[in-house]
Amino acid sequence: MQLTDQQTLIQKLAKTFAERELTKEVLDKVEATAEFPKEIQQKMADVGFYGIKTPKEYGGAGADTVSYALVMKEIAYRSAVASIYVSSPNSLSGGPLLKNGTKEQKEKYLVPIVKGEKVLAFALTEPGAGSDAAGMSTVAIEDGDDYIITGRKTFITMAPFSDYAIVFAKTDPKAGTHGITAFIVDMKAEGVSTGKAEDKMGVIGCATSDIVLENVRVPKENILGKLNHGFGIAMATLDVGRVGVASQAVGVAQRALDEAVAYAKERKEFGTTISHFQGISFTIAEMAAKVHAAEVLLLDTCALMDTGARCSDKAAMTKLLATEWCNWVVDRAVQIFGGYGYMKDYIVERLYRDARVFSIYEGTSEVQKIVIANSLLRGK
Ligand code: COS
Repeated sequence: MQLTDQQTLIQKLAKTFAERELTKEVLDKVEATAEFPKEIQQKMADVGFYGIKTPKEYGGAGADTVSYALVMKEIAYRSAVASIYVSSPNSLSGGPLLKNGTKEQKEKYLVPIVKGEKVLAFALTEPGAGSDAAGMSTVAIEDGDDYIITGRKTFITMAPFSDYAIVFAKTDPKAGTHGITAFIVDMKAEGVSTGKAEDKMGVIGCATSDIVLENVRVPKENILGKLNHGFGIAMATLDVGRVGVASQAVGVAQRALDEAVAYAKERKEFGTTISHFQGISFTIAEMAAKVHAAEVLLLDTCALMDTGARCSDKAAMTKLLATEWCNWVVDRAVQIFGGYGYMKDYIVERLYRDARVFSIYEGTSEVQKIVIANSLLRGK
């Protein structure tokens, strides 16, 4: 796909930024401390990465989904965890606000998250309802001008340091997907607490925890979109979220490929560089084909999204293939590095761990297949 001048410029900006800021020294410290530097978060916001698709009137860059994917890819190429900080304000938290928020809600919540002043989490998953998102048990009961929310959300990215969360709760438990509402909850409200930060395999440096809601009083003005329309909001949000994850996957896979190529040309075994062995060169050829195909698919889906068309099936296809291929590519990169690939001194070790969540979060590969099959076979 031919990029526009603006898309090319934004990609270049992201690449230069990532090379300059996301150095080995910084990233090693992130891994060791599980803390991501606040100053880099702020720089990412200041340069415009937190509001790539957000219109200028709300402090964003007013660019498109293709540009968003390119920034995500370039940041993830250096650091998957850094790209999570970029994705959240653009997709899971900023996306639903932009699409469904009132003007007041956008001014109050969207503008500060784009500026990097506030953090908003997206709280859908529960301990007993992951893939079956509509099977949630969190409830919101009407009480005068408020709703009272009780429940527990789990694996919520950024929850421990969020200022607000979009919480999905049942407002009409008998109505299934038509009885779920999205609420903007202040994380400092009485009755809100977070669990301990999870000890994760990868993407270390962006804390994930439970959010516990015990009789939390939320004013009706904090409903996002319409009452009982929350499920559609969650699903539409995830469409964009899923191309964001696919972008991370393309970035990480490209890095693994580049590392493998460089290593294969330099590492000697049996009297020659290992790039001369077909077992290695054919693997690298297949890695390259998958990375290229994933990127083409990603950009095509983003361009389709930019036309305003609903493309849940295409987003699901993109996430399914880009993330599964990424996992295969990083696995092969570790194999090419041999024993060194298993050691933390080599970046492919981190790429391998970081990539593993891509085919799980924002909908597992199996969920993507449900979405694709529903579209093809059930007209959904
Ligand atoms: N955009 C807008 N509306 C959507 C939508 C979308 N992308 N996807 C579904 N909807 C609407 C449907 O149109 C339907 O409305 P109607 O009944 O009025 O037609 C309603 O939502 C229910 O859709 P569906 O019947 O497909 O719901 P299901 O319960 O069958 O959904 C899956 C099943 C598995 C697709 C869904 O629960 C899902 O995506 N689960 C995974 C959740 C996830 O990704 N979690 C990750 C953690 S969050 S970071």
